[in-house]
Amino acid sequence: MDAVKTNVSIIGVPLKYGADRMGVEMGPDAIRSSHVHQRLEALGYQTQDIGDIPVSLQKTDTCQAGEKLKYLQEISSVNKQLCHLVADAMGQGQFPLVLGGDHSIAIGTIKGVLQHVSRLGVIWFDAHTDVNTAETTYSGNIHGMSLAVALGYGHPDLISIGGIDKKLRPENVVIIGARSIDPGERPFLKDKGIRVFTMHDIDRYGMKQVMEEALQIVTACTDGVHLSLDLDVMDPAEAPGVGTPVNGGLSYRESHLAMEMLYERGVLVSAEVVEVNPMFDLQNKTARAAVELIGSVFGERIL
Ligand code: B3U
Ligand code: MN
Ligand code: MN
Repeated sequence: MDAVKTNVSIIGVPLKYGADRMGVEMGPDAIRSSHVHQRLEALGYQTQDIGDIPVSLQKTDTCQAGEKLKYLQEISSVNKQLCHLVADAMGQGQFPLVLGGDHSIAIGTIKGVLQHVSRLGVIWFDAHTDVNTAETTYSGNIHGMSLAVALGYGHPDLISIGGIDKKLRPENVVIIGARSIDPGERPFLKDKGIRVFTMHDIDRYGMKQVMEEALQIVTACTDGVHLSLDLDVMDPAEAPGVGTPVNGGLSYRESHLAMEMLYERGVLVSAEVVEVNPMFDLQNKTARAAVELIGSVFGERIL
């Protein structure tokens, strides 16, 4: 399957409400300023930047301490728009490359892709597993719930985006790089049978073997694969510009090997790069790493 298409549609989503932390809304522009466009064009892709989805600056709903789904209204409205834009791009034969913003935007991206590829595999790189629900979350931050929503678990306003029947199957999903899993997420992952390759697995078996197994799982019964890349999967020494850094993450080389192996397999239909937060970044290091990883995802090679 030749899944990586020659036309790439870049969609910016400057959303911060899912993380309830300032700075991540500047992620799309930081990635653009690090020349994502030029990088893709140099590789022979035609790119079209459709700009940013408007996000209201005024919080339209309240957010009180202890609230279980903070900024639900604004987050669901942005994700609805994103779902349409991603589905439209794919309908025009383009490869959607979504730039976040916080990881709650995976809801809109994945729901949009599911309109075209119902048997979708997802490879989710993250220090966290993002399978909280209102019942398990400590923070109330929806960016910690987006994978659960894409699997069909969560608030009705979120799981209904793009159609309630459009959802991922747990056996087609893998998470790579996890090292911070909440107590309430553990039984969810186990009950649904979601394969998680933790940092322990990467230390023990190496990224090559982990990726071979992961690719086997996400391609076994699917017609295409979505990449969800949360930059906090990388070690904070390599990628300090994220809202919730966790020590002991992927090295720069491990991250690149993973992206290169993903490209080689030729199964990707869509991708999103999230959680780049320029407010915590050092000399644009994280945004630059994001663009370099995007280069590898689209076929850049050392030689
Ligand atoms: N699991 C925690 C922390 C977290 C999830 N995703 C990020 N942080 N970036 C939560 O808030 O749900
Ligand atoms: Mn995440
Ligand atoms: Mn994360």
